[in-house]
Amino acid sequence: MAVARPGYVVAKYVLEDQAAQLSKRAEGIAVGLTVGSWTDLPAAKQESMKPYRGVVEGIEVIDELPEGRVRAEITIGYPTVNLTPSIPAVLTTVFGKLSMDGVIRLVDLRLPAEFIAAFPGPKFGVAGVRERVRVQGRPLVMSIFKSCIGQSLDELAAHFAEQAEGGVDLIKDDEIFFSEQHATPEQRVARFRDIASRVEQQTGKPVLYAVNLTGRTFELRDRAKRLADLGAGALLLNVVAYGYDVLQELASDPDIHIPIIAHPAVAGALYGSATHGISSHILLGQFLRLAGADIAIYPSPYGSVTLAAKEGAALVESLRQPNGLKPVLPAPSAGIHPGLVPRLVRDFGLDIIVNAGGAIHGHPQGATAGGKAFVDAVHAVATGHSLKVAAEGSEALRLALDKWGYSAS
Ligand code: 1AE
Repeated sequence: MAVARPGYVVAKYVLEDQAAQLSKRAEGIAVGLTVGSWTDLPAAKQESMKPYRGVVEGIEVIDELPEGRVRAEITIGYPTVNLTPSIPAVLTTVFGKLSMDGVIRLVDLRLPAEFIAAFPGPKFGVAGVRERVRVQGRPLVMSIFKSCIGQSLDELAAHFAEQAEGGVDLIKDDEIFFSEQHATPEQRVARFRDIASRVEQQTGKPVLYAVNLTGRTFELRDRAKRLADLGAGALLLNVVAYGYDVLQELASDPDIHIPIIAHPAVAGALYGSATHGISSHILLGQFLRLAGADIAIYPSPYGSVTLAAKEGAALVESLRQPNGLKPVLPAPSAGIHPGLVPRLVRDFGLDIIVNAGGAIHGHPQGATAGGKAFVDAVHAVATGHSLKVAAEGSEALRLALDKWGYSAS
């Protein structure tokens, strides 16, 4: 995560305005989002307000547009003394009402080390999650429950068993699973815990169930503790829909003793435009890490819901770069199939989670073979073997490659 000079959160924006207005616009942002008015203040008051005043750190024209307009990068420093270490405070200060001020996008954010240190960060991080699943030296494999809604607890349990028997490391609820009509999260955790234990006895390896943490916001903390105590392996949280501060509350609670997986649902509404909103590496990288996600799901550059390769790389960089907080495990997702594993490892390394739903459940031999195909693929890639060679010894992998194809690296 980019680190700023002490005492200032530094935000960079790309905006469009009249060339002649740029300096005034930048000053207006620096002052408007901190001390409010400035020129109207008497000199003595200006002096006493100085520690709270935003500062313009840079103005750079990047494009000339018609009619005297330009596209420019403007960089503003906001004193951390104005803030508390929480995402709502940072977001509202650096891009609160400013987000509604015409063509403007928040593209970079730097926080000083002492401010970063005041956030909880991930409780488990990469090493802690690896310890829990007892897997080193290869990507983890996470299976996504598909068809949860409208299923009885018995049907869900059968789906869970089918996925677990494929040897995957984690099984997560679909993020849209809110309904408690047939089974509450507590009932699911209790039931799946027993299946996970049986599978662990057979395979010698744990499989974690990541339950979707749902319900009214003020009930989530108690529910998270209850689910963790009942034996949930991890919590899945729709962080953008619930709010980053909910994640931070959960991550900083010592009684919630299981990892938290952040789902990116709704984030596209904030990062999707080229001219408005907030860059994805801030939303799904920096903020998730500060607030304490252990695993960050995000759209991979080559699946069905994509994020540009450069943005994906910046996102992963912000989950990992040394900043005093534990690193977060990236889970590049959406349309992932076993044939993409070599590319995932080439682009993001071994410390990732290969996360898939459609390519597990859509395997010609069913979800158990679907999981096995992924596990065989990650083993092959981690030990330097090609998928083609690995498929000679794995029918599950061969059938998956026949169906979805593969990339050599
Ligand atoms: C980026 C989110 C991906 C996701 O939530 C999801 O369910 C993916 O499923 P598949 O693997 O594309 O079927």
